Amino acid sequence: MAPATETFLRDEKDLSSIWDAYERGDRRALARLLTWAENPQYRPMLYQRLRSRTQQPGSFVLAITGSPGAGKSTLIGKLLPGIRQRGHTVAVLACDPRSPVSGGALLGDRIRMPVMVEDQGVYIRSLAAPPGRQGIAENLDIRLALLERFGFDWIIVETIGVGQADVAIGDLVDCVTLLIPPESGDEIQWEKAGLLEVADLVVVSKGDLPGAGRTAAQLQQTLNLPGFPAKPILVVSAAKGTGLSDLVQQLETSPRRRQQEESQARRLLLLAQEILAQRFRERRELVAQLMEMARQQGWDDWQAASQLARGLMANHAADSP
Ligand SMILES: Nc1nc2c(ncn2[C@@H]2O[C@H](COP(=O)(O)OP(=O)(O)OP(=O)(O)O)[C@@H](O)[C@H]2O)c(=O)[nH]1
Ligand SMILES: [Mg+2]
Repeated sequence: MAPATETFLRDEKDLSSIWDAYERGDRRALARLLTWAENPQYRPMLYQRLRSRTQQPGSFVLAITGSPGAGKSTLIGKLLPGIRQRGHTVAVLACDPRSPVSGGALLGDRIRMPVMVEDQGVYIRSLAAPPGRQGIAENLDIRLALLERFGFDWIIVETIGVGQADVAIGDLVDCVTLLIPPESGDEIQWEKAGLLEVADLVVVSKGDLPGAGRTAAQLQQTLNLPGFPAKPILVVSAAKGTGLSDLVQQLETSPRRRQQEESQARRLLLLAQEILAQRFRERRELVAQLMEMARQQGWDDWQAASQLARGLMANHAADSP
């Protein structure tokens, strides 16, 4: 990751020269833009320059999600050669959950995805997920857009499958693949149910371990319940290399979520929520005024929240071009 001093732009001219380098395919410029995307002040400028994103040929954006240690990084590392053999370039974003379970994924991911450092068709970047947004790294949307415009054919996001935020990832990508390692328990845990719903494809990872077949059968049963749309279940072993080409093939033919209008609208809703949350953090005095007004007027919580939303949006509108 770039040193902290690099996260500050001097001025618009600075951005212009980096942007030109990025447009020429300079990876260092790409890295700097990905870092700048962390700063809410720069995001409107970046979005502005990315305006023509929909006219691009477009990447296939894949989320690989699953609980800590499910085997995500290992699997991605094993998928990369197959994707490259098919002639595609690929970028990987690993959202580091700083998991105490795995001891922090940054170093681990480097080790498990050591592939082809010299290969210009592969780009790997680890991102810190800020506290509060559990698995999904904030600003993922803009980062995906930057990678897409850079021209990668595939973009893979590794993200730990927890919480609401990760369910929202479905609106930012084309396909969500959920990894479930063989379980010793009798039932698929309930916390996974939400992710099962959002997943387009379910992979029983570590297929070489005992119990993989049983877990696949249980999943089959769960996914056959009314209310769950049918979805493919694959058993894959990254360690043994089995099931990998089936998986790539399945992914290549998977329907692209981002092409659906509904998904595009929900993606914008995520951005709108981010704008509101950012205003909330930045305009404490406005929030305090609205809280005071709510007390004086005796508003119920719904009314107070509506006024808060209205106030923050009006404040946003007043500042926007
Ligand atoms: N037996 C077996 N072990 C595997 C396989 N794939 C991964 N593992 C092991 O499972 C552990 C976790 O693998 P990772 O790839 O780091 O899992 P992860 O989901 O990326 O973990 P986090 O990023 O920490 O959430 C490691 O010890 C791997 O060696 C597999 O196919 N078979
Ligand atoms: Mg990992």
